Amino acid sequence: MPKDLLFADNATREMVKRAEAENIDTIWDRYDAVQPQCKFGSLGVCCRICTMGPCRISLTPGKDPQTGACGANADTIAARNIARMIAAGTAAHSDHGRGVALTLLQAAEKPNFDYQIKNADKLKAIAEVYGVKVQGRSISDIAQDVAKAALEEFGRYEGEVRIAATAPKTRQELWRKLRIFPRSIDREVVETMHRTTMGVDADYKNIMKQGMRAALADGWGGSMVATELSDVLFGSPQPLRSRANLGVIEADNVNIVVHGHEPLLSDVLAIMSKDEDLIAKAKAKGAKGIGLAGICCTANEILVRHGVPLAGNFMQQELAILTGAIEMMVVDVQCLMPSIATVAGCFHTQLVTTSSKARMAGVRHIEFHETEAKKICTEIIGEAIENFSNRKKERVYIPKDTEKLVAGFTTESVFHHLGGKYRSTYRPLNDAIIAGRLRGAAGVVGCSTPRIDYESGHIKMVKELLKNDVLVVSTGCNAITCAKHGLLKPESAFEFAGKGLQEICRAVGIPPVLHVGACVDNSRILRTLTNIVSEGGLGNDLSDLPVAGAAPEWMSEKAVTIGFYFVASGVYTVIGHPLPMMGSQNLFNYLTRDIEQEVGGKWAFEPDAVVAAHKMIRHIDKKRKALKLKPMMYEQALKPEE
Ligand code: NFS
Ligand code: SF4
Repeated sequence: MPKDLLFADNATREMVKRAEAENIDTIWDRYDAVQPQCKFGSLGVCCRICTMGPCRISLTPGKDPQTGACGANADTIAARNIARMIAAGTAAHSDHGRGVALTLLQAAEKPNFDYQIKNADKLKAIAEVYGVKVQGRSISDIAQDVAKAALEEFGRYEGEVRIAATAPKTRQELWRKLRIFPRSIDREVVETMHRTTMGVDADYKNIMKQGMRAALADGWGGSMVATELSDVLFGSPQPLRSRANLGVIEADNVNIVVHGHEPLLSDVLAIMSKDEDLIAKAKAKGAKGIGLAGICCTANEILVRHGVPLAGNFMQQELAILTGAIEMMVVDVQCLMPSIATVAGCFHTQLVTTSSKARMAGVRHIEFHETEAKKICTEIIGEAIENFSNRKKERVYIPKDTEKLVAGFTTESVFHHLGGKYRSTYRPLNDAIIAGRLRGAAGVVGCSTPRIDYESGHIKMVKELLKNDVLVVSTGCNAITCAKHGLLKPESAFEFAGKGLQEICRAVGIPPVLHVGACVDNSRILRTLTNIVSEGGLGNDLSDLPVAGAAPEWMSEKAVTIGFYFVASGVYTVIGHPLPMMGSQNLFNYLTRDIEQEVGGKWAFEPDAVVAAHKMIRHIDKKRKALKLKPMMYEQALKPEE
């Protein structure tokens, strides 16, 4: 593909050209180099869980082999592979949640700790979920009990994940009836790995049930713990203004880019980068100041709490270094391409790993410990300042592109905004849907991928939804894409939204796409949907709501997990590239059709983002009809037939 035809994003286009000119490979080059990809793997019918294999199922129907050496057929193999992806995704989000809970516990126990409890109201709200006594007790006592209760979610030996009881009652009963109510987070990951090892669960539906239970242990467990306790520890996000794209990097600053997922280190860095002494040191080296920007979900975490600008999303991690203006890239965990070490090696950029869980051979490692957060961050910033003089001015190339954005919405602040100042309630939102001013809502989330024209899936889908009066909520790399393309500005409603959605945005002063945080913050979407159900008038369960979910450019195992917890929560979920299981017709029929009768949600795979948006809109209309809602107020953009 000629690269100048790709990319709606000018900054990315420019930087990919620069990489070519400099003879530095990027994700797009390496993706080309791994073509053609193995069909068996793509279709999910390769099994290598024991050494009688690897076994591959013939892709020609009726032709041998139709089973692996042990007799496992395509259904079993594909289901096992998917379940293992879910377990990995749950593990990633939940380990992040555990880290936050452990830090909260220390913050509660140690008076001079580097982290303090910033949101006591939220702490008390979670205390209620866990049955922790609040009255007459100190914040630190409450926080200790809450942190311990949250930590028990990971390893209790009986009972259920307690925070999942914040789901609507009908949903909980359904999960119990289907035996997919998660029991404890680690247990569901372990049981999924057990069931999918050689010679255990062979029934594809039964395997997928466990997959859903593990996924629910993420969305309504590990991720929810991560979000809720982060709000307690770092403060709840509030709507704020910032900017996005590589142009946020300023040539005269000492520049530090944070990349990864966990807020523990980056939150302290965000605070310390404003430290007068450190700024003075940077100035003494001839810099204007200290510039901090983020990549991936770490970026989202400190954007929504500190307004730190977004340098870019997953696909731009190498491109940030290619600007030649980055003194240091600090990474924690997840979505880190090992290639950043190679790219950093071509510039003066110091790459620093900080988690014992995510190191790179030959890369400088400054291990992060919460007990010494400020000290370590001072060291990191100090090294970045020292590195400023090593920058080669002639190699600096920063694209100009940036966009303004408003981010930082939460279950509570949507509540506040849509409820207006005097009525903190979801009523106006529900009423807007009931009256046909708003068609419904869609969660558009997830990664970006070299498989398609960069960001085209996200942008086309989101714009099509907005045009049809669907309010979009966004997290992860989709949120960064929306930011870069101006969709997080309140005024973008007038350019892109249908008339009804425009009216809502004007009345409330919100953008038509609400950035609700990092990927773990998809739990905010679950909470918001629950609040909409309890507000009344739109059914009794999440599956009654006129809503849909999508990840048009997903690539990570975490996205599979997220998709499954939305489906298991009753949400119709569309992804671009299909799940790697298309080699099993039975599993395909189950996930895209029959599963709906059990859980109310189902999967759809649709690479064309506009068609995918129309599928979501049709689903929303189906739900509106079932709820006997009024017809939509204004003429709609959607054509009746695509
Ligand atoms: Ni989500 Fe966030 Fe981005 Fe995908 Fe990676 S950063 S956790 S996995 S690529 S959206
Ligand atoms: Fe082959 Fe069965 Fe072993 Fe899988 S478990 S590698 S299908 S023999």
